[in-house]
Amino acid sequence: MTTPGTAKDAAAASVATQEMPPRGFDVQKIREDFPILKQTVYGKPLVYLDNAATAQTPQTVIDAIDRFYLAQCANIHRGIHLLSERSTAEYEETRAKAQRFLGAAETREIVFVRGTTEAINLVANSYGRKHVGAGDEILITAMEHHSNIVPWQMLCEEKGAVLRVAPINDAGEIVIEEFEKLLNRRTRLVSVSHVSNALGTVNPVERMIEMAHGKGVPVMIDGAQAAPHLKINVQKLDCDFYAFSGHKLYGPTGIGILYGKASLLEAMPPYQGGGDMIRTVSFEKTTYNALPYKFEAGTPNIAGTIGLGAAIDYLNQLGLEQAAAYEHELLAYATKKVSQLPGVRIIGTAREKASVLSFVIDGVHPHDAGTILDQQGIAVRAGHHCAMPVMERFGIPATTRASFAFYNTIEEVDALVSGIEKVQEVFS
Ligand code: 7TS
Repeated sequence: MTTPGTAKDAAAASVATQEMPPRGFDVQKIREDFPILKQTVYGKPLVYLDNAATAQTPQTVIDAIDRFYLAQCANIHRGIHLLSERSTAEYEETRAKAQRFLGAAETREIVFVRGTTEAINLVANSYGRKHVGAGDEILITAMEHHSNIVPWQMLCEEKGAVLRVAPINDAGEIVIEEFEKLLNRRTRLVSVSHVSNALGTVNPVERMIEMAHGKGVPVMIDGAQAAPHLKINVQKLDCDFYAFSGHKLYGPTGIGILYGKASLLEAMPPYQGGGDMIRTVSFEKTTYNALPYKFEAGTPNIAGTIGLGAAIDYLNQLGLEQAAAYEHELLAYATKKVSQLPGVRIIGTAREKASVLSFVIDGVHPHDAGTILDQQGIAVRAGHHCAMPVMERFGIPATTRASFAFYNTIEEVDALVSGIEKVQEVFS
């Protein structure tokens, strides 16, 4: 285990030396695609560094949603009229786009949900209730978002099962040997975040999946913070479930994806009952629809789904890997600059990180820091980031968190650094 002091040194040491954006990545041109970024707040240019909470949407996504309501609004899978046919086609096209985006084998492995939270609740309620019994165990990690803790706690409470938690070190990395030790014949499922929202840690999920599978345990990956920043291939990872949210992927709110291996989804009972998820209904017996419709009861978020399709198109055009390389430069630059500020401590200094810079300022509550930054036009998140156990692990009530996207700039990082200095001035 590292001590907090050496963790800070590690952060500074892990900073890349190159500070310029990768060649060919024209961030000013990219910013033109995001109209919201042009505004001023409190008379200052908006510096949006709260992308881990919700990322901004490009004009093409806004246009796709607009087009739906202007010219095509109709329900899916049931109409025989033209608008419904068009809606259905675009809705299903998004499923195919999501399949390719995640590298899934089949479109029926892609289930539309409200977001990551609903995806995890679906697996807990359907797979979990079927397979977890008294004395069984679910294994998570100490860096999970509440939405990857509470559904499992609820399941454990109902079934008399036990929630096990793999520890993290002072850098915010999983202690992999402890994780492996916690896998045993009672473990029914592992559920871990690919990237931590509070610390930015990128977990070695491929290795964790291999370890779990070695013990015959299926693995769910919470990809809410990973899908916008890393190239995902669920077949290569060999994960059993993978979830992400549209609104963190530059798409609309209220839509997300649950990927599940077809063999597992096939054997799972429905999550919610209603229209579209059935094949036949009588008062004596109902038979269920095929995958993935079995899990899509009721009229879904059609406009949001179509918007998500446009967001995936946008990322494909931009090149997610190129964007990720640029974000990496931004994070490295920000890490270097912020760790040089006296009285500022970075929380989360893992060797592998994505997008997130959480920190605490001596003598300043993170909420106060967030408020003073806001007055300077800098939007960050302050609080426990829906990861209260992470705060407890580090013995702090909260952090201030800057989280980056490919449309952020080096100048915006400089604005953040000056903003923190201003916070310190106010409290000195
Ligand atoms: N898992 C992780 C790792 C997350 O970061 C979040 C949201 C969720 C699950 C839940 O996603 P939702 O779209 O269903 O709400 N994280 C954050 C955050 O860091 N700040 O606001 C929301």
